[in-house]
Amino acid sequence: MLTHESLKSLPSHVQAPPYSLQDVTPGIVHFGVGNFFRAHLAYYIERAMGLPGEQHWGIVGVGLRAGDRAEKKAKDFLDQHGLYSLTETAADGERRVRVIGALQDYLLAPHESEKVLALLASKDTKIVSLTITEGGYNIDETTGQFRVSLPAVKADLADPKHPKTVFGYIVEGLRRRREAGVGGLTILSCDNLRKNGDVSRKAFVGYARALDAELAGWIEQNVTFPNAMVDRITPGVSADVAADLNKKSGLDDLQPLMAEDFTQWVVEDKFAAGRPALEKVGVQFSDDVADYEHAKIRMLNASHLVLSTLGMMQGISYIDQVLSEPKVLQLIDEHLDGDVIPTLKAPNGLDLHEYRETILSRFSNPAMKDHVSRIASDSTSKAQVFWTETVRSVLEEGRDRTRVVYCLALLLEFLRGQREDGQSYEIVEPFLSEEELKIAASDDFKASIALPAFDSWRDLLTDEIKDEIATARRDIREKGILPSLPL
Ligand code: CS2
Repeated sequence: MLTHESLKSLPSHVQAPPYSLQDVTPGIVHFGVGNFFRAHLAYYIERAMGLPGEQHWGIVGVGLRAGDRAEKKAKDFLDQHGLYSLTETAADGERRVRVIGALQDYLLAPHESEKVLALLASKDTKIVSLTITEGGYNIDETTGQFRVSLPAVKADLADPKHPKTVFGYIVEGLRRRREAGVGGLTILSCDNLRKNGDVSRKAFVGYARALDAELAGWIEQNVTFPNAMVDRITPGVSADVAADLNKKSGLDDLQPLMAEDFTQWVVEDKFAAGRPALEKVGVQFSDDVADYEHAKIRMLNASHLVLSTLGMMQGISYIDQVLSEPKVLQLIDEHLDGDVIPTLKAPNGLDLHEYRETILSRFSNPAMKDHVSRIASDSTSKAQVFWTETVRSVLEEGRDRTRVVYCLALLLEFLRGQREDGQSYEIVEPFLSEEELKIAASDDFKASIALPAFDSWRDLLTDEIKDEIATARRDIREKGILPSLPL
């Protein structure tokens, strides 16, 4: 087990926290302590805390759900004093291991609700960061508004002092700050959304407005929501991968983690209550974040989603294996070149064709063993976030729509949960209701197009396009994945 004690005898190739753990005090509360957070935000904070005078940015993680898995994770973190190892792995197999100490504490909100609220209200908390997934912001894609009708949100609105949702917690924390005259803070989204800061503002101010218009006004004045582009491929860690990571690192870590060696974070410099010196550890501050976000989401995440659904339906486990099929590579190349890049504005100084090459070589990193099921989960929320502008531009501008039609057909076929060899796989769609899941799994094309996944472009689907999607679906099913690729 990793503990403060074990830091004294780390193998020589393992980097220890570059500061004294005793000096660290909490400055950040993070909701959604998943692997991506641990490999990205926590990694940057860790390095920033190695700078003189920056040790007041320790992170307290919050989990909103109890249950066996969450309890196990919480216990592991607490047993290890929040320590965990991150192995960064390059495509040529070169590894670099560090033990990260930035996660100071981990609270399971259902058991320690008051502690979470007190922390959110504390003057020492300057940033509340989020990785709550693309669908987690509860925004209605057709109206662009926060959905107050969601049962969990309704319950929090009815009993705001005993919240259960992330909106309820943070807004109650902000209410206490306002009451105590503590001042605002920064809500920092680290999710893959276009304009993730603006979306967060909509969500938290939308919730607050349904509760108390004055509080909503105070939040608008005192809380900032920087937009940010976040990027680092961070695979899931199975028991086998964990054992292998420990074997190679020589550590005995209960929660080891792996990520690619590439990492990027481009953020708007809008922090209401100060921030760590992130610019000194490789974070780019820019006013041009939206262009970076669009390029990343519409190129990397969008093609990742296509690859993952193709892999799931072919029974292929890892992204690099799916992409190693030349026809699949050709489809992704043609999709990026023909459909995405021409309808995208490049961020200052970024050559989108070079960017495409970097993305494809990152996807091909065999050391990642990035399972397709990680990326295909919550496909319906992701498709709306990652595909919308591309689908809309291609259809609105009357461009060749063959590949876009194919992607929409592929998504619907994927949702049936059947591999091309007839075996079934699990569909993980946390934001679909039972009824919607049934529709997704069915063959009923008319009904399936009514799924929320299609909200963002349904108005553009003429009868002709709907027929084309139906034909593409039939082709995928009858001919199989590779023969039906639109090349
Ligand atoms: C993936 C992302 O889950 C997904 O949809 O595309 O997690 C991807 O690995 C990261 O955004 C890379 O930065």
